[in-house]
Amino acid sequence: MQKIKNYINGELIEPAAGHYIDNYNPATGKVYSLIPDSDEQDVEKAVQAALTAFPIWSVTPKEERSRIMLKISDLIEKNLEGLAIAESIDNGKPISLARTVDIPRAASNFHFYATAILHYASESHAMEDMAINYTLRTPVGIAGCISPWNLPLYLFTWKIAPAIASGCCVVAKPSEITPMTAYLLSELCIEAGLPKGVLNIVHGYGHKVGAAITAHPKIPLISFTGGTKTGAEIARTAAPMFKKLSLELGGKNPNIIFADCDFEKAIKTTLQSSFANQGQICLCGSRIFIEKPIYEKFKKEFIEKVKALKVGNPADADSRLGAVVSKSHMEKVLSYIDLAKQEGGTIVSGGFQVKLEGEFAEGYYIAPTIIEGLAYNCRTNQEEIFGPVVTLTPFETEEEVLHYADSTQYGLAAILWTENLTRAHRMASRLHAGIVWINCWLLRDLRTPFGGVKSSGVGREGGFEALHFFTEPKNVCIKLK
Ligand code: TXE
Repeated sequence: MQKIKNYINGELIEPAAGHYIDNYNPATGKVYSLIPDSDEQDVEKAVQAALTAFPIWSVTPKEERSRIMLKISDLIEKNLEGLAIAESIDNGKPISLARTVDIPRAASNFHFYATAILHYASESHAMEDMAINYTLRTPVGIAGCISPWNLPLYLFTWKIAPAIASGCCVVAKPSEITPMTAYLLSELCIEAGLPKGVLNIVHGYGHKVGAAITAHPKIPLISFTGGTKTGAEIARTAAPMFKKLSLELGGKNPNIIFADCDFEKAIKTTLQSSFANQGQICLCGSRIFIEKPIYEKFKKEFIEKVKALKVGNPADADSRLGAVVSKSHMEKVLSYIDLAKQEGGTIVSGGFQVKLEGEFAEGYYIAPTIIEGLAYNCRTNQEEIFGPVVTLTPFETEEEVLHYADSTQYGLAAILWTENLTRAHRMASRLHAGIVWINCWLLRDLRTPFGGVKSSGVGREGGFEALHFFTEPKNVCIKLK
């Protein structure tokens, strides 16, 4: 069986204690590879490698850093098909999604930051003819990057690329549930000639490897994407050590559909924003609010289209939903469907585990599920389910829907469907969210600030925001007279 290895000091090595964790294929429910069950010893080795590399990497000309990163980006593109297959097997997502979204975006992350760093400049503040201030920005040091399982290589590289472009060296941990493409990336980094120690990847559990990274005194900065509870735990450890923190956490995003929307576009995109990646994207719009005049029409057509979505083997080109990521996650999602029933909801589509045939009989499949008849403030409508489950709720006024939309502890993204320009701007400015998509969803320009408010996180990724995060500003003031 294939054994994944840690990538430390430029080499692929076994975990110090020699222990491994089973890695499951969610499509079949079978173990298909082994992941290092690393511990503090491995994190320590990675930190030492990063500390040794840092004095050189941090002063390596940005053109040279850029050149190596462009090579990594090219190699990801060159290996797109193999990486897409690996991502689909490891995560359960449809191959079509891995091929068109996950892997191309991973290549773009490297490409984007390889070129962004060349244009990154700093501020200067003149005090008339008395003095000039200028801001130096130097890499912070060793960055700890911890990423989740839903968009494995996409989110892993979204952290690593700006970190190494900035001149930081990295100790990174991908999710233990989806480690494969991070492992394949380490092979590509070696091929691209990334100097040893610049990027170190330590595989293993969050409570061991993740916690050791978070608590390590030589790691002054943590970039994390994952669950809100884990984010709070990381913040508790990091705060007394005054570490820089970027936390991208959960979401429970509203998808608000006004009667004056472009109906066809709203339905088509809502299928995506509800069920892409089996609903396991923190940006999915899981609470659909529909203005009363079109509620019944929307519901009818939406149900028809959702029932036609094929749940199947992720490797089949026509599967629109694959498997959810793990058995325990499937059980969690199904338990929310039960909760919705207890809370008085009516399941109008799906609501059950899908049993496939043959080798897929033990896979983790859930039918895309639509629930209506729930109060906006019940648990089903307040807690992050992170699966193929959406609720439908009618509304009458803007005030009312704003109240519903902002009622959760989260504030990551919001989606709006209306052809009324002034309403669109008015609502966008009033919604309490880090990102608002109007008449679209997941349309991403990598230059824009990305992140949430409230329990959805702290800080912003994307564009120069990320380069700010991985560098420390120092103001220098020169008196002129
Ligand atoms: O995330 P975790 P899980 C949400 C979603 C999901 C829930 C839990 O609701 O059901 O979070 O998912 C590492 N110190 N999202 O359990 O545990 C862990 O190993 C340091 C939303 O997978 O937060 C992994 O690498 N690190 C989200 C990473 O943290 C720790 C995407 C994320 O895992 C750690 C995924 C610790 N104590 C889940 N414990 C989004 N916003 O996109 C775990 N980790």
